[in-house]
Amino acid sequence: MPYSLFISDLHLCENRPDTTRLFHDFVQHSAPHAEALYILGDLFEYWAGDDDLNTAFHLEVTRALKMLSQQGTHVYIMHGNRDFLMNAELAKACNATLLADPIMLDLYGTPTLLTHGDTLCTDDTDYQNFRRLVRDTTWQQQFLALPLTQRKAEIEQLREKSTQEKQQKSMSIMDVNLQAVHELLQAHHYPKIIHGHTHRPAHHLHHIEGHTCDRWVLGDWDKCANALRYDTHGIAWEAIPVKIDPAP
Ligand code: LP5
Ligand code: MN
Repeated sequence: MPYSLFISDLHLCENRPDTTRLFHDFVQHSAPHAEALYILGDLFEYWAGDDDLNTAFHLEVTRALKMLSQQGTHVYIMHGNRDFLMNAELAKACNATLLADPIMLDLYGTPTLLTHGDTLCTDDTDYQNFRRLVRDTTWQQQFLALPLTQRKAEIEQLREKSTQEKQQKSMSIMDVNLQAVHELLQAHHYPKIIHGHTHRPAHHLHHIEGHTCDRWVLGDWDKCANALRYDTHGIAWEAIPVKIDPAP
């Protein structure tokens, strides 16, 4: 039976070798059985611009996705709050399609809304103000005109600031705002919704004006792989076999 897989928030980077191994294992052994793989944001810890494609680490990631795509699994990539500077060259290197956020799709006969999820965290006003700034096209053009090393240095500073600020924010501020979820579901005529970002994997049911909407939240990949499977029967957590390295 044909099915699609959904993942998000891998935060791949050189200093996360365990997650990187999980990713390559998943792409080589699990994902090829799916007809499509949807990556709903934050594939990378951060993305400084498509001119950073040619590091050994990034080449390994993009080649793995390209090979998956060439074997017949469509690869779709959505921007996250950390890698929204991914652009056409990154997509080409992965032989992937970049998805708008949010996007409504008909999946296995069911209207389904896909989003990274950060726009739903409307109580986090500092983040939403920051987001508005960095999603502005003119701001991005100016930022991308800086030398790559300078961009990376600025991002490192921002990461530190974000980590500090998150320690001061309550868990509820950093979760989705229910009214924002309901408004989004209403605006799209009560679809199912899949998102990531909050790192709180769950299946929620929202009862809105006589409709019941499923909201599936993907988890991060800090400790183990996390994916959803979607087929004509609906959505379910995918069991991903963990490859145990043979004892030395
Ligand atoms: O990612 P996560 O889960 O740790 O935290 C997010 C929010 N933080 C961010 C920042 C990213 O993690 C940093 C990496 C992004 C790289 C982007 C590259 C291009 C931009 C480069 C700009 C130099 O998204 C965090 C949320 C949290 O999710 C939960 O939702 O709370 O938000 C913050 O912590 C943001 C702060 O509240 C506001 C930061 C203000 C920074 C002010 C400096 C302005 C400088 C702007 C650019 C020059
Ligand atoms: Mn995110």
